Amino acid sequence: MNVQPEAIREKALELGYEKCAVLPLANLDGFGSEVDRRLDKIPDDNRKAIDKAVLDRFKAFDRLAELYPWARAAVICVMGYGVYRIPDNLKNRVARYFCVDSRKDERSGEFKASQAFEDYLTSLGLKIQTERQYGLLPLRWAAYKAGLGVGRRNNFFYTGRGSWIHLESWLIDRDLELTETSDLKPCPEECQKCQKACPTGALAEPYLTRPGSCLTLINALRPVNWIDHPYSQAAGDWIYGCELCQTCCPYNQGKWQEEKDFPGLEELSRHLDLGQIIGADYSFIRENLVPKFWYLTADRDWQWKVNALNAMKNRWKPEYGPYLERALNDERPEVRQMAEWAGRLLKRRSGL
Ligand code: B12
Ligand code: SF4
Ligand code: SF4
Repeated sequence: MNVQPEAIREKALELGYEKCAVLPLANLDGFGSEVDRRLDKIPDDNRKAIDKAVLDRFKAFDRLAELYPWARAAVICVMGYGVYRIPDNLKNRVARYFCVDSRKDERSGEFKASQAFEDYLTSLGLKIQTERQYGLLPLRWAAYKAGLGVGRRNNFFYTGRGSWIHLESWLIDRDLELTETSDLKPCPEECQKCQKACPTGALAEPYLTRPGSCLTLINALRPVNWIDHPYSQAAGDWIYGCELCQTCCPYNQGKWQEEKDFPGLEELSRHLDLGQIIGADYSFIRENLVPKFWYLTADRDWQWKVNALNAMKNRWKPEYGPYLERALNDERPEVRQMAEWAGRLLKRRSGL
């Protein structure tokens, strides 16, 4: 079948995507050296090993020709998600990207659009491949090369809707091309707001995020015991993800418009005050939180309580006292140990 890239883009826009491009895979060359350049700039400190492990894993994005020898181009789509109401008790605690994460949530309109788009690509007779969780290719690099917007110094990819956009791609087996040219302004020369906003120094310099120091990796993707952790205090109120390097950015101001409800979010939020998390049954966490906030897997169900205790400790209020007491008798040792440590720290702080 003769396939026109314009028809692919038209279908994507019809399904609600903000933008869509088709990029020959050869145009992605150079990502591996971008990663190496970043690794060279990272000093040899005690967090470099984690940075290297994460970046090495994603260097597989540079081996597309070897892993998918049949693939010729990538369809890259941009979906804006800055349209949902975020319940007050989740704001500045759970990153919005995760509140409205559509990557696995079959109830969400975005997931349905993604599935419908995939069906359309298949109906054109194309061989396709995608991976909805972490992607098969460097999505920001691809979107940048396709001219869909700009990469900013906080490392985020922006369109006219700011950085509140999710990127998706499908490898296809045809030599097609349809790109754009972005007319968005670059970051102002003197701006350093994102670097200054990062509480852990993970945004080490413009365009260089150290994954091992980024709160999203620390509080969600990997097990963390906050006891004596160098970023326990810096984690502030965050219990899942972080978005400070995005919210501070002038190009994101006014770009999030709370217009719609994300399926199930408001209802779930009624169980997610810090105290409720500490008192939650583990069956509740496994059945309701693990499927939605899936970086935090069932074998780490205790992490929710440990993160909530850390947030309480960072902004202590007397009404948290009973929850701390309760955590001291929690069935999971990780939670008991964290509660003991937080209690000792708080006592020391108050001079008792
Ligand atoms: C690994 C990963 C992470 C890791 C490491 C992040 C990192 N910065 O390297 C961790 C777990 C920390 C993470 C966290 C988050 N992530 Co993440 N993550 C990824 C993943 C799977 C791979 C990224 C990667 O390869 N990193 C290696 C670096 C070197 O590459 P890069 O980030 O793509 O950066 C390149 C471009 O920015 C490019 N570039 C583009 N334009 C320009 C312009 C100039 C001038 C220059 C010099 C460079 C440049 O240069 C870089 C090198 O090529 C992608 C999905 C994917 N398949 O791409 C999502 C992705 C990057 N993550 C995303 C999101 C939303 C997040 C979180 C915000 C979630 C949250 N709220 O907590 C956090 C934010 C943390 C942060 N500051 O980045 C979105 C970003 C969307 C956007 N608008 O940019 C992506 C694209 C997922 C998606 N499907 O949409 N993430
Ligand atoms: S998400 Fe938070 S911790 Fe990670 S780079 Fe941005 S501001 Fe820093
Ligand atoms: S805060 Fe400033 S430097 Fe950082 S991404 Fe936004 S405009 Fe660019």
